[in-house]
Amino acid sequence: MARVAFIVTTCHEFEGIKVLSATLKQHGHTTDCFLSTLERDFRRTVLDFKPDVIGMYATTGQERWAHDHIRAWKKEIRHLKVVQGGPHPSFDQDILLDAECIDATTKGEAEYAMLDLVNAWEANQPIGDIPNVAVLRDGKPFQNPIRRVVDDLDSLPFPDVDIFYKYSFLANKRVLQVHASRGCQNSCTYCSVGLMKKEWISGRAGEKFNRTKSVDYLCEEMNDILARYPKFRMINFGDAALNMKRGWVQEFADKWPKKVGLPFACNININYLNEEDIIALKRAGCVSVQFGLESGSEQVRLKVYKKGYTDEIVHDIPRLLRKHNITYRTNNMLGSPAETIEDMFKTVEQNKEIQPNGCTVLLYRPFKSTALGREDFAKNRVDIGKDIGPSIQFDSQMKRDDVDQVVNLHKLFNVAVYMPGGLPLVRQLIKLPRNPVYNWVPLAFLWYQHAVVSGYGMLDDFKLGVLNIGQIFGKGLGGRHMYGSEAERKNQFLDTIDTGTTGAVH
Ligand code: B12
Ligand code: SF4
Repeated sequence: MARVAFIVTTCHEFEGIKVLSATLKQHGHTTDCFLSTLERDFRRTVLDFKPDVIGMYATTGQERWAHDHIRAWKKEIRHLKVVQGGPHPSFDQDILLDAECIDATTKGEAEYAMLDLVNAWEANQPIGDIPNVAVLRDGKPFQNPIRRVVDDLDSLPFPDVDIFYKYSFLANKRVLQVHASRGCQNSCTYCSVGLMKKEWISGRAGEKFNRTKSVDYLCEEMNDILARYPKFRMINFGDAALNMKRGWVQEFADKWPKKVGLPFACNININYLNEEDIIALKRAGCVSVQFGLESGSEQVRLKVYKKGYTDEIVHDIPRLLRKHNITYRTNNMLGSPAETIEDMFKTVEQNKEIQPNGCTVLLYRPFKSTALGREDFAKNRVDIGKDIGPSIQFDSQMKRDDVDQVVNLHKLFNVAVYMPGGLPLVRQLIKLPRNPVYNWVPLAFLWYQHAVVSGYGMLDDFKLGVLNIGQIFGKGLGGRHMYGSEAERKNQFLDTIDTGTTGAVH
């Protein structure tokens, strides 16, 4: 049977990789996962595993981080094959043109695509017709149609957490990362989910993109993990929203406290949340929730981002959460072409009004896998030559005259929201040239808020921040994100932020 090594550069436990690994193991293959940030000699460790296949996950900006390693591995292991999956190659297969590194990509959910691929490579059979897989044909990327998604998430094996928790750093955290569903009720225009709903399903009758695990399956999955890794004290659900399916939260509230009983944090979709759900979440053990506010301008939120919720909802839900003693954090996004600086200050003001326990603030990035991003590229609004690194934490790629003010506001956002007198001060400070001092401000807030609000603990959160700092700052503060041959020569200091919650996208 084949030996498959997953490689990851962000210090995080990836749900997709856990399920792919479990599926491969279920069919007799040997798998492991290697985190570049947690290995002393990453290249050697992967080589020592003697992989036949390397699998890598990539969001846009991360598709080339391992190229130099791959070249070195391929010199040593002649038959080595490399497959890339995840959001980036699902929407853009040009990475296949780097044919000396990447042999195939997959589109969409890939449990059975990857299994077919590994089986075919092992048996020396052609891979060109495997559904979901893309390969080079006549020198051009060719994407095969995709198969039906796995309708019943309970039919999948439990995610293989062992490949991540072999790292004591991840196993000894207080917070266990878990997913209860796939999909999302919304189709926000700045997020890939809208296009995933169209392109990640085959369109066969009855197929659904939004699916949940049954509550019983989820509780069993938890207890299976907790029996082996008993140190976790809290759960963080990484799903787009835990309240995805009507009625699910109520059943969850009945069963979770008895069967698992750990407190948890989760993302919620405030459009579909009522007081009854909030009471059920509380009863289940929810201590903290997170939701996407994104813009304080209702016009931008509704008309451009298509988030679907009004100012009224933005005010009502926090009031109810406070009433039922659940802390809440907002996710905010600055700098899309739809917003003026004044709109961005409305986001500051709305946060001041609803007083979240923490604000995550990200810079808008135009992904080609989003409706808004595609429009930006088509309308030439993107500074394509500008290298902003893999993250959405450091710089903006948008062509706009006030881009420095936008980036400064991103850094000082929390000062404007939380410091008495901060707002007028920040209005002045953003006019100054960009400078490294500002860069540290969001990190300090992020550290405090994640650690305290998400229950991570200051030390765990600090360690995660240090491991992932490179991609946050790109070239700022001396941190670097380097891919390809440059990375070979210089010190790599990689990774995208993951300080414990999934605040990145909603
Ligand atoms: C939870 C989450 C996070 C978590 C966990 C990271 C992760 N990527 O899993 C955290 C908070 C760390 C995070 C961080 C970031 N995220 Co995020 N995140 C998500 C979210 C909400 C769910 C992902 C998930 O677990 N889904 C469930 C699992 C089962 O599905 P999956 O991961 O897609 O895996 C399946 C397939 O992709 C494929 N697959 C996955 N891995 C592999 C590997 C191989 C070898 C193969 C063949 C196939 C394959 O098979 C899997 C099983 O079916 C998605 C939105 C979404 N609905 O997808 C955004 C999303 C993936 N994130 C996004 C972004 C932008 C980021 C950040 C860059 C933000 C930042 N901080 O700067 C970072 C990047 C970190 C990273 N290295 O991925 C974007 C990516 C857009 C793009 N086109 O690249 C998404 C799509 C949301 C959006 N805004 O559009 N994120
Ligand atoms: S941003 Fe969040 S709420 Fe909007 S579509 Fe994406 S995952 Fe769903």
